[in-house]
Amino acid sequence: MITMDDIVREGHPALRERAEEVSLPPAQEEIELLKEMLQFLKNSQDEEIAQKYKLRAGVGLAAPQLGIKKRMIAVHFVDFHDNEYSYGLINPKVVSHSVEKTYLSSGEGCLSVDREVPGYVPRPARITVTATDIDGNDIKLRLKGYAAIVFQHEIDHLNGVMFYDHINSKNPFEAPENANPCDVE
Ligand code: K1U
Ligand code: NI
Repeated sequence: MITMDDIVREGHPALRERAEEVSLPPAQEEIELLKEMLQFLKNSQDEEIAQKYKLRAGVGLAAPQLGIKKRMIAVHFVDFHDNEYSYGLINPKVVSHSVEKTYLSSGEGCLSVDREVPGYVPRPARITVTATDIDGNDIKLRLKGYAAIVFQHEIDHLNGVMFYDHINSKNPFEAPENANPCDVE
């Protein structure tokens, strides 16, 4: 099972490199890895298991966070409107995005970052993502608000981008232009 010891932290080169496309159909080993990543997220959100194995709660995980430079992500969360998102995805791609932006008023965290980095992380409020799911189906997801933020955070990891790259360094809490916070809707 994946634990915090498997998650690489800031300074590891895999977090700053572009991950490679996974050739399709995926190898059994890649499918197993995705299942493990999804299980890690479920475990991390289970109070008892998380305490026992000292897991930090997470809503997403990207393969580069395990030092694996492949374009694979897992997400597991319920948004502010009670919609559940639980996916293991291969080669996810943002194929379109809105001009309007959104951000979390509380900022973002990252399992690969063991410190608080304060500030708004503006991101497109609506995105369309294409990917291959864990069962080998091609899927297209239209996402908004919190879901759009989580998927973008994870897809950024595949491109060597960290959440704090998006924070305005001069004024971290300046209201981003053309943006509304997603957690007060
Ligand atoms: O990629 C990661 O490091 C995981 C990270 C993803 C994230 C996406 C969008 C905004 C913030 C963070 C996390 O999951 S940090 C933990 C977290 O956001 C959370 C955990 C439990 C419940 C609710 C949120
Ligand atoms: Ni992260």
